[in-house]
Amino acid sequence: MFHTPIVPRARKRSRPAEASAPRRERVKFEDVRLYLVERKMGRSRRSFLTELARSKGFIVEDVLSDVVTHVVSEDSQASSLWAWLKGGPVKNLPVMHVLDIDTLAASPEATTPTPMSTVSQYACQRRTTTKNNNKIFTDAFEVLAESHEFNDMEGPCLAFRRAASVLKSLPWTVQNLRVTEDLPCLGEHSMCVIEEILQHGHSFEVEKILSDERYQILKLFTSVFGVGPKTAEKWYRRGLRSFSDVLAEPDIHLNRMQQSGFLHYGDISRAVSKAEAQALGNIIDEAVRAITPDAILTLTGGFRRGKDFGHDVDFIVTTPQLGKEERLLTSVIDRLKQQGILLYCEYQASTFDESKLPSHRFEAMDHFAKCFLILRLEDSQVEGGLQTAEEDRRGWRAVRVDLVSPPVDRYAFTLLGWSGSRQFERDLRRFARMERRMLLDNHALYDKTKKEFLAATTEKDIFAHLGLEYIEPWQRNA
Ligand code: DCT
Ligand code: MG
Repeated sequence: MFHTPIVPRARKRSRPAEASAPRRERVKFEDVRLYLVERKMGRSRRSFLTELARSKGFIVEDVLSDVVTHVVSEDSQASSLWAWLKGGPVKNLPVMHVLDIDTLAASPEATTPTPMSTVSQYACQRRTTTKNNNKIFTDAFEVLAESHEFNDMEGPCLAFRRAASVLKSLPWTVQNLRVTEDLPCLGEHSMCVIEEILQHGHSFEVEKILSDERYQILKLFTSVFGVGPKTAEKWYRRGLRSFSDVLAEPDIHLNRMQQSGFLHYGDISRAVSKAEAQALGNIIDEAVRAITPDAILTLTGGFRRGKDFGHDVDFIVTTPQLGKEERLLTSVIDRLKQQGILLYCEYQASTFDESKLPSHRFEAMDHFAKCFLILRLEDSQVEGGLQTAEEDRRGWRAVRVDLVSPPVDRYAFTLLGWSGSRQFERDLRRFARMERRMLLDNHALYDKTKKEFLAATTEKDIFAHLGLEYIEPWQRNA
């Protein structure tokens, strides 16, 4: 339902002269043409909503034709609506968005291209949910970014990641090149890719990369836990083309992480579900609490942003008493080992030194104690069961888990830094540096002008110091 029914009474009776469009000066959204489906909505409600939409500056078409860009319906099932539309009088249905009435009603502006100048070049000034309306474009950009990463071309790689991130934030789907002209971070190359996809449904350049052997092999190698682009490239240059090539090569020394990566490959390359993340949360919670009853445990990373699936599960653990966190992680690790569920553990002790802040290079990775784990998760521990293949009857799976343990006075910075997304983090730091002359990382926020650290106990404090509107975790999927 529209939240602000502000239609003046006099205008409620429809005037024939304005049947299909509001007066010229009232049109706010030139590119959008709505059609309201009477089925289920009813005639009087349809005419009320039509008037309301027009009063808000939308063009509403009386008949369904190929000028329509958005179909609004009471029917929340897009698939059944499509079926109904296909059975209707328009034989060649135009490219349209099917909108549930509540979507339009909850936020009329959200259905339409927002004024372009309002899209910031910084991800931390955009709200990006997990709903990606431009997946067809962002998937292509991510392939291009990755391919440049494999060629060690950091600049273009970052440019494509930024372009993808801008498109992810849009509450509408890009349907023509014109609407992208005023968007930030879309260079000539990105525009060409968008144009290709709009014209042909896919990008030839991206198809070519996807069918390229080197890209395929590097993608395969980097999918192993502990194998980055550098190692993958080294193996490729040695002529290795498959996992069995790598494993059979006598001169290749796999480190412990890579050995576990191969050992548990099938499990840890499969996405972790929310229910599995929840089950792991219970296991870690139990372990942490057995050691320090008042410990603080927080789910972070992609699952905190509301993602349904992730490649791992990230947690922050600390204690309300400063310094007491120091031995927490090693005790948790010991306990998991005793329980027989620790399949792999790399522990990094804290190298955090307050007196050395701010470090010259405010790195992405922090100096807090942390561990990268692979845990054994039993089917019985997961509500609704494990995500396993049909033929898999083991009754357990291996899952990647990361734990980080900052001192409690650094909790807010760590939470903000580990919640992601990576692009959101990059842009927070870039924004701080470029727009505020401040240095932000997972440890602290430093004001270079005032030459002082800015304290924070919550994420909101940090956003406030930066003069940024608060962005909820589920809006940080940049
Ligand atoms: N992070 C970062 N820079 C990096 C790596 C990580 O800022 N180079 C932050 C952002 C996300 C968080 O740490 C956890 O990292 P991942 O688990 O890799 O990301 P994720 O968003 O949780 O993704 P996934 O759902 O796939 O685990
Ligand atoms: Mg994660």
